[in-house]
Amino acid sequence: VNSYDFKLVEELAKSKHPKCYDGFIQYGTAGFRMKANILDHVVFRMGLLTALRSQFKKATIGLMITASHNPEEDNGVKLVDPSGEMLESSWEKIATQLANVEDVEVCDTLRQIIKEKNIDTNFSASVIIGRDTRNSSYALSQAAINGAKAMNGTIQNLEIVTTPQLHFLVVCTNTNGVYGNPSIDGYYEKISTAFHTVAKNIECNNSLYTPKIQFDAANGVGGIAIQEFKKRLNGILEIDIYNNGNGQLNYMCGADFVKVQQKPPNNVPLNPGMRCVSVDGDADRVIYYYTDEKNDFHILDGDKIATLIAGYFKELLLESNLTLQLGLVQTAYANGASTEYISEILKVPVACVSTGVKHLHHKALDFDIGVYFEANGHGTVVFQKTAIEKIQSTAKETNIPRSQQKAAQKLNYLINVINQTVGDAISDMLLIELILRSKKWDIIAWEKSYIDLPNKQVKITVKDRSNIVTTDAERKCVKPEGLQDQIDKIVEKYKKGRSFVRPSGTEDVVRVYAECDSSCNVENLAAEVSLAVYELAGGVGDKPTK
Ligand code: G16
Repeated sequence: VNSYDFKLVEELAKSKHPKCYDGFIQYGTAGFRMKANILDHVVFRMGLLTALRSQFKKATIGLMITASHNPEEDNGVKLVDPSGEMLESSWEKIATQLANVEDVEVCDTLRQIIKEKNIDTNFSASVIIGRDTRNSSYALSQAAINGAKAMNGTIQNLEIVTTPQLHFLVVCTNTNGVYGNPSIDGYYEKISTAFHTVAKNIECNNSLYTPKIQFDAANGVGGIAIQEFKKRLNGILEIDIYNNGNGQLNYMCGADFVKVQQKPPNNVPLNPGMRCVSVDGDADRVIYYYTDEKNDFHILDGDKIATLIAGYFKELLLESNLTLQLGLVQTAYANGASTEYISEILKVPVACVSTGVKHLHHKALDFDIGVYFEANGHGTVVFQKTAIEKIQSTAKETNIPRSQQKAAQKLNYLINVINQTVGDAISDMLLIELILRSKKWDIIAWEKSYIDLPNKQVKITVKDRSNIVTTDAERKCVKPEGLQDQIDKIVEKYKKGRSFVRPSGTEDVVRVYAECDSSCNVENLAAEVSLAVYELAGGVGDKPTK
C-alpha cells in the first residue's frame, strides 16, 4: 500500500477532480452514463480503480470514454476486463461505491479495496484508454489518465477509437499477440485480410448479392473506422459513407435511432432495395435496413442478424461434419417470431438473459460456438478454444471429402473476421456481407427468412426508475406492486401479444416493449402499458395517450 502516493491522490480528488454531483450514481448496463459535465470525478476515480483492477488481475485493463448511443451532451465510462469482457459484476459494486464516496473518503475506499481484495500493489498496473469523438471526451480521458497515473499505472492512450477496437487491443495485449497484433493497424489488418480471403473465393456473378452498401456512421467514431476499411476493401466491397461527422452525434441517425424510431436516418439516399447499414456512436451496434419500391421501410435488426449468422454456421458445421454445439443468446427484446424461427426451423438451442452484452457474452460461452445479439444490434460470436482447434484441424485434414474440408476452412477464416471480444458493428457487418455473398442473397431474400411481429419501444420518464424491479430475464415486473397484473391483463387482449417494462441502465427512463399481431394493435398495446407504468410507477411529464 505504501507504494502509492495517497497524498497526491487525495489532493487530486479534492482539488482537481472534486465531486460535483450529490445524487447516487450507479455502474449501469454499460458503465456510468450521465451528463458529461458531472462526470469528471467519476472518470478520475475509474482511472484509479482501473489500476487496482489491473493489479488484481495481473493483466492489462481497458477504459473507454463513451456514451455510445446517448445524445452528444451525455458521456460515460466503462471498464474492460482482461479477456475483453465487460467489468465483472462484483467489481461493478466496488466501482459504484468508489464513485459515490465524498472526496475525502476516496483514499480510504481505495485502501479498503486493496485490503479486501488482497491486491498485489507491487504489480505494475497497465491500462489502455480510448475515447469516442464527443467534445467532452478529451477532457474526461485526461481525468482517467490522471487517476490511473496517480496509482502508478502505465498508460497506453489510444486516443479516438471505437469501443470494439479498445476491447480488441486489450485482448491482443493480454494474449501477447496471439489474438492479433496489439495495435489499431493490427485490428484493421486481421479483419480485412480474413475478409479478403473469404470474399475472393465467392463469385458475385449470377447472384442477387451486389457488393455495395450505404453506411450511416451516426456522426461518430465509426466513420473513422469505416473509412479505413473502405480503403482496405477497395475493389471488393463498395462503401458509401453518410453522417460522417458533419452533423450532430446520434441525432436523427445511427443504429439506435433507426431501430427505435423504425425510420431511415437523415441524409442517406433512399434507393429501393439498397442494403443500408447504421451503426451507433461508438460503433458497437449495427442495424441493416432498406426501403422498397413503395418507399416502405424495412428493418433487419439484431434478431435477423443473429439468425442469419446462426443459420449459416449451422450449414457450415453440417457440411464440415463437425460436431460442435452451436447456441444462440437473446434478451426479452428479441422478436417472438425470431425465437420461434430459431427453435422450430433452425433447431438451434436458444437462451434468454437480461439486457446488456455482458450477460449475453457470458451465457454464449456455455456453447462451443455462441452467437449472441440484442435486438438493438449489439452482439458477436464467441468460440471456445477447443472448437477453434477442431475447426482448424478439419481445415487441414486432406483425408476427407474436399467439400467437408472447404467448409471447415471457410469457418476458420470467418473466425478472423469476427471480433469476439465484444459486439463490433463493423466486423459484424463484414461477416454479414460475407454470408450474404456466399448465399447469393440480397437484403430482401435475407428478410424473408421469417416475418417479424410488429413491435414498438417507448420511453417513459418516472420520478425514480429504481422503483421498477424485474425478474425472469426482465420479462416480469415485481415492483411496483400490481404493475405486472395490469400488464398481463392488457396483453391478454392482444393476439400474439407480449410486453414488458424495465428501467434503462444507460438513460434516465423506463423502457416499454410491446409486440403483437398487427402494427395498429401494437401502438395501442404499447400505449396501454405505458399508461400503466406512468400511473403505477410515478410518471412525470406528459401522460401517455392512446
Ligand atoms: C448499452 C449496452 C447494451 C444495451 C444498451 C441499452 O449499449 O451495451 O447491451 O442493450 O446499452 O441498455 P439500456 O436499455 O439498459 O439503456 P450502448 O451501445 O449504448 O453501449
